Amino acid sequence: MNIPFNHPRRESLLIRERLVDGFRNGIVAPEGLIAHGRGECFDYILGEKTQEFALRAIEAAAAAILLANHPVISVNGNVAALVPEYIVKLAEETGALIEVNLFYRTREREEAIKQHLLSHGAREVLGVGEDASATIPELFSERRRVSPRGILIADVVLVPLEDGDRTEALKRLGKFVVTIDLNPLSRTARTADVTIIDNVVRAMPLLVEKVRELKGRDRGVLKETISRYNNNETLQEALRFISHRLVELASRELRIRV
Ligand code: PTJ
Repeated sequence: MNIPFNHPRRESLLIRERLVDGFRNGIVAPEGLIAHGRGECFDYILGEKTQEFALRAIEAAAAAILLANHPVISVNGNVAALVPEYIVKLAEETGALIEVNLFYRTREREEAIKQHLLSHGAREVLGVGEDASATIPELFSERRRVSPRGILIADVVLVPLEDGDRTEALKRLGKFVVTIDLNPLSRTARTADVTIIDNVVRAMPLLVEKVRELKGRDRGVLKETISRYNNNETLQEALRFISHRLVELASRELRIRV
């Protein structure tokens, strides 16, 4: 679709187009388009900018991934369509493995996502077909199927745009969970150890940048970064930010005069 360069919502419309293309190419589930709409709504309220509380979470996330013995990046349809190049970059910088893990799992979509990631430079993509031969206990969605070389043995898992049940299951298995979710009230946001409340399209490049910056640091310094971090404060700050922003907007002239 041709979106005029001067369209005030151009960036947002381009992101939508990436998802629609992903849907047409068999990467994104139809439900993924709806999930994106929910995210867009929060992004609008957050001012479509990475806020301070997200930057702090990105720093803690980078430290946790760098300290991990076996980090895994869990990829679903939306994430693969929106930020494939940054998934690959993050894996390269940290040695994290990439695993496809779908809520609406189909063999075709798994394969399409794998091919998409390989075409963006991924060396290996786990969790596809027979490779997803292990199961996460107590989880009934198709997301219970995981790779025995990936999520099953991971100590730190990055799960952007995740389903709440699965985040809980990963926590019960003792994993350190990092998520990216625009909704500070989602169950995933509230269950994860580190919640980056930001759009995945802004958060992933910043996470890659932060990992590069922290890479050479002493392990003690990275551990200190994580122990200083408090996810409950992040969630509270995000909600305070939203409420202040709405109150402030409500005191302004809102009508657009043309
Ligand atoms: O590809 P599949 O089959 O694994 O399915 C993927 C979806 C996203 C459809 C599935 O995981 C799902 O239904 O997710 P939920 O439960 O709707 O949760 C998605 C969360 O991500 C919601 O809290 C949204 O607000 C949030 N979200 C949506 N788009 C973005 C986002 N967060 C960050 N960046 C986005 N672009």
